[in-house]
Amino acid sequence: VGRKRSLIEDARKERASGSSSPGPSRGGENFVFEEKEGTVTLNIIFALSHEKNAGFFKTGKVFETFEAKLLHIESRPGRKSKNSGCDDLEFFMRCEVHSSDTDIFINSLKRVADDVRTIPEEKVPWFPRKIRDLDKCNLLITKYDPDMDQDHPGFSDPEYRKRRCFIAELAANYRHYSHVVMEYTPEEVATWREVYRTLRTIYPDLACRQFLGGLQQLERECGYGEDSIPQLREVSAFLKEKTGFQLRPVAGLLSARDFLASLAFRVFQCTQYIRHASAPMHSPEPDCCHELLGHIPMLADKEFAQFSQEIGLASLGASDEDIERLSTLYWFTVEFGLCKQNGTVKAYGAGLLSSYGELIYALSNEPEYKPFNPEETAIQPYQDQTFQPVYFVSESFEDAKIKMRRYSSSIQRPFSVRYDPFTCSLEVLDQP
Ligand code: HBI
Ligand code: NLE
Ligand code: FE
Repeated sequence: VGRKRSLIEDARKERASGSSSPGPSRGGENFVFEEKEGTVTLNIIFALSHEKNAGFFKTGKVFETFEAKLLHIESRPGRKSKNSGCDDLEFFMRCEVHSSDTDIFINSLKRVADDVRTIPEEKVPWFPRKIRDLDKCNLLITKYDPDMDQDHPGFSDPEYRKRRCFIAELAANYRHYSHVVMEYTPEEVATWREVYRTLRTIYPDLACRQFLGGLQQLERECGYGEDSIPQLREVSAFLKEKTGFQLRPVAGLLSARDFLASLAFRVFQCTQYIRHASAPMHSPEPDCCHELLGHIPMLADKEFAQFSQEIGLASLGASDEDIERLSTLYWFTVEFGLCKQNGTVKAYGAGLLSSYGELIYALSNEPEYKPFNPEETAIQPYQDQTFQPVYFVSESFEDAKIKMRRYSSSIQRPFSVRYDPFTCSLEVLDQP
């Protein structure tokens, strides 16, 4: 327990201290400011034409007069220089002034500089920029933890808890590109076998076409079968060739923000432990059966991989409220989605495809079905204890993707992102 708590605290501390790189940046500096009593922090941009360059020192006088505390300064070629060829400069200054001086300070600057404007404070949460930054996306949620949750089927099983701790350690120590081979015990393999065998018999009737195709390939090319639990290293290499997705091990349930951010890089965070032997047909938390059987076959499909990455890209730097809505959408699509195929309803959600109990239930006539519509789906309350009372049905993947794109583009962010697949990095552009 102690170790897991400290993992959580480490992640929080690292975020809080400036040691990780900041949010959307201009020339590497961040835009997140703290307000202190009696003073305000201003982001000021002004231009000085070539002839007025001496004016820079006049602006310095203004800063001096108002006892403005300079926090940051940078320069770049001004807007006009791009069009007219004249070499004016634009300055970006961040400074602290007495709040009561704000207006007169800005007006004084306007007298000695051109095009003076302030940029509003933006509080943008940190997000990863490079695939390696995912080493910092490790904030764990303690829900369903067998050490802390008395209702967890493994809570009173010290052996199981010890095993989970060991596997959690391995995941916590993972750094980009260093999969370890897990050695599973005969009991763990027996649980896998039972899950695999029972699910395999009902997939042909209940799973969508893309899933069945992916699973067949995994059985042919990646050693999938009931006799052994596939290794993340092999599965990751397989996926990389199919859709560019790769896997990284994770110690348990991640925060929605960190989980979704990884998807932006086509990285899927995978748990490696297995559900408790006493409850093979349903587990409220993810485990290797859920990842390997539920998610992986779907992630081998190009269109679905694209859909998943786009949810991830939409989540970067989003507000907490938008993260909540996006993770609800993720929940009712990637985890528990149904879709129409040849006139019948099939499952494509991983939470269904890894739970014998819920897969049968979801495709019976007991639960309620609603058409997938992001605006409505995003605010549908859900729970993760037991089976869902309602499922959302998409017309097709194509349709879900188009609707999801429209929804994502309605999310307000002061910047836009583009993923560069060659460098596995994000390009972040200030919104004009
Ligand atoms: N963490 N490891 C892990 N696996 C998940 O599937 C997962 C998660 N954290 C959050 C989460 N899923 C859900 O909130 C999604 O809706 C984002
Ligand atoms: N209920 C799923 C299962 O039993 O495999 C796991 C869901 C994880 C979100
Ligand atoms: Fe999942």
